Amino acid sequence: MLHFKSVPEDYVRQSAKCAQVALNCSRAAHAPVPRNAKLPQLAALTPKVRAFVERSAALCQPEQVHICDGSESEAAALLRLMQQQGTLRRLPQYDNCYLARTDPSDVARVESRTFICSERERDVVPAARAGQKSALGNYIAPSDYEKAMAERFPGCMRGRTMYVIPFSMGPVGSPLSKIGVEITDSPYVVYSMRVMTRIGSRVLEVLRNDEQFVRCLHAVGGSGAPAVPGWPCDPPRTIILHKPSDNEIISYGSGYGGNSLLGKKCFALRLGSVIARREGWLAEHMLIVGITDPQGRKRYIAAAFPSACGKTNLAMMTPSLPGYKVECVGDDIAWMRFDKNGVLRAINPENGFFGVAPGTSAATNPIAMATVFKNTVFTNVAETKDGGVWWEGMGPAPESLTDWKGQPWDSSKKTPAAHPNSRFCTPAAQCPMIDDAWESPEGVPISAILLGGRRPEGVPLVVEARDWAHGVFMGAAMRSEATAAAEHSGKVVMHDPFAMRPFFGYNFGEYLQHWLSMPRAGRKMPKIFHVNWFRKDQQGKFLWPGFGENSRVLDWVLRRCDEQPCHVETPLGLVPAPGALPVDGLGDINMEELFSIPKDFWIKEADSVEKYFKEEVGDDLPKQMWEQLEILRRNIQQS
Ligand code: TSX
Ligand code: MN
Repeated sequence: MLHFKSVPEDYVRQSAKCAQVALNCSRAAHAPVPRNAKLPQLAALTPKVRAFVERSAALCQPEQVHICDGSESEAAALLRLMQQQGTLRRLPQYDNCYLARTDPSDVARVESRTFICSERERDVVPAARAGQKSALGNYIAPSDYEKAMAERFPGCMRGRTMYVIPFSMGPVGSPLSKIGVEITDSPYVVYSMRVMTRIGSRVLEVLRNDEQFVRCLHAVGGSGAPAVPGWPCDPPRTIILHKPSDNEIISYGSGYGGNSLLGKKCFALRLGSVIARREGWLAEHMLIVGITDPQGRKRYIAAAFPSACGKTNLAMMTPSLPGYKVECVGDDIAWMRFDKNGVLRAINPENGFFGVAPGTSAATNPIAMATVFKNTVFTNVAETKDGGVWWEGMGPAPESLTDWKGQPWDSSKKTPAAHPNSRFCTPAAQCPMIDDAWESPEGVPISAILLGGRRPEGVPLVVEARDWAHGVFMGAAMRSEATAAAEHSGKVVMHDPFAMRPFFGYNFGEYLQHWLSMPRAGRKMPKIFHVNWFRKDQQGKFLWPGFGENSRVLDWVLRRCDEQPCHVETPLGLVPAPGALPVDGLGDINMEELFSIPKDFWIKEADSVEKYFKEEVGDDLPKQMWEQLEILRRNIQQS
């Protein structure tokens, strides 16, 4: 364990100057701290990491610096410290499980305070939104970026420990993986990063050959005693900044999930999407599963769903169809690139699941339930009197619960016991159906891409895209009933293209162009499908049983990947031919309604997509997308 106290005075003296400049600054404004005999641990770092650490320490002025080695003893020390500080409570019901209760105003990602920085606004948001608020990401100018930093970071870690976390997104050493270094003053973040990514000395070793890494700086902020003991934060001044041109992420004021575990949404998706375009691959908000059919053939699919569609449930699905087996590679993010044989290969850049707890049960996701009761940090769930956890949707509420705010709860209370965005943070390796190849450095071959949404009306159970451009259009036109995790509430059907709306690192129009550029000679393009498990009948009843029965849809998808002629054409694309979707044993399924394509609905849907394209993308929308919209309109009109 590398741990050292007493930051040299140089740090303090340099801090004022450092406040003026971004962390990547190689200008001479602040000479590096002289090699100091008191800090031999810094010598273990590569020069660029060392420079990043020195600049960050000079800026934030922590009392001490700790370089994380990723060891078990380090993890144990962090857990002890957090229990002392009141950040975590041990959950004696389970093996090595803990509960964190956050400040009630720090419970979710804050999209309105999440920005992408570039010289040109157009790099970040489409032309149609110039100078206005965009639904597809927020732009910040470099001067405002530096100002935001200078207003928050100088001295923000005074009296605190600054942790340095070298981490790998993806298996350590895989050619598809990328390295980051997160500096944080939150031991909760260090421990969570240890679960969600691969951290420690072995990552620093990789950097010795190739010094490229993403700089991530995180501080919880706040001054004085925190409102919630053990959960310092600064909600009014929270900000999450990304500067793709400098491979840099800066986050201040929040300890929560996507705001603070910078490898996940910030790196793997926002910066990742920029790096991916630059390097010719795809960084997507997709789960990855392996499916073995009754013939023993194994294929992999990647699937993009907006929140509240049960993505983690699908990633861990127990198929109802006999002879099928589903195995999990990842539940949230896929990094995909075509290999030299033209096969699209995917890795899960993550190492754990940061899943929404409410709704997870033995009925909806028994595999998750078999995963999360060891080595897990729960955040904002309810606690039982005997040191277990509970959340809405887990089953009957036990007596004498403590709610997520630490208050006594009973079912007569109108507030939920667990926060709707409460989470488990659990190692992927202990998932009983984790795929054998989940850490394969070359990635798994992708046969099909699924897109989906929560669509109570009008959208069939499954539709296959006619070709790649049509599939990209399906992704661009994705919509879903809104979520609890984001800052929107109520049941509105929101546009969420590729389930990436909060995660684009660059102009969405260019993102679509990048997708459109994927087909090349010699590449075997996966088929693209749109699925909707959530269609309802006139009475508001779900038309499809979902969950394990979704394996019936996957069966058809895989047969289509084999080019079996089990489809018919519709105005929307290809759907199962009559009898081709196996529904035996399901009882009454109203296939007619499940696959109906109401003309008036689709005329309005096309109008809504057009409005969205015009208002949010404008001139940056690739012309193929307008062509696809026209094809849709023509098909609907002729139906
Ligand atoms: O996760 C879900 N999936 C995907 C599973 C692999 N959920 C839960 C979504 C909340 C996050 C679903 N809910 C799914 C689904 O396929 N489908 C539904 C809708 C539904 C809910 C309850 C029933 C049926 C459908 N119950 C009965 O049919 C008895
Ligand atoms: Mn996600």
